[in-house]
Amino acid sequence: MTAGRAIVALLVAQMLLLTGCSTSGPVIQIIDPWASQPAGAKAKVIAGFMCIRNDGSSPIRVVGASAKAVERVVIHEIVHEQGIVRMKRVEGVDVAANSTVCLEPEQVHFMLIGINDTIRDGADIRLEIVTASGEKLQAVLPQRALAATD
Ligand SMILES: [Cu+2]
Repeated sequence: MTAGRAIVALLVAQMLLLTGCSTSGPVIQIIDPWASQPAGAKAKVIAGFMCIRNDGSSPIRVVGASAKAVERVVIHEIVHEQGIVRMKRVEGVDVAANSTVCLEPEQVHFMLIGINDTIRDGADIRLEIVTASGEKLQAVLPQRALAATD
């Protein structure tokens, strides 16, 4: 009897814990991650793209990423200056509460620098994305050809 009550109490406590932290699934979701294919056998960089959805009630800031198959990852934006298009490093990507920000070609993107042969052979890239609060998000990026721009 006593043991039975203890088990019931434990189950209730576990249920409260579960509902307490999973009311609406994961708060931050990485949607449709992918990477550009290396441009030739000597390419050293590729770009990573995805949408970052924040279902939480506070803003988040993505500040970086890493992957075993690359030396380092930085965040770039595309700037147009006096008719010249170039990439410029940015320190982070802000995702407001209840919103989605997409990293996509010709926009903000992850630059994966110093790619290894597994990537040149076409392997998916396992990326660990880090937020300003130290949260780590895992994403698997298959390689896709960049759409031709006209
Ligand atoms: Cu770039």
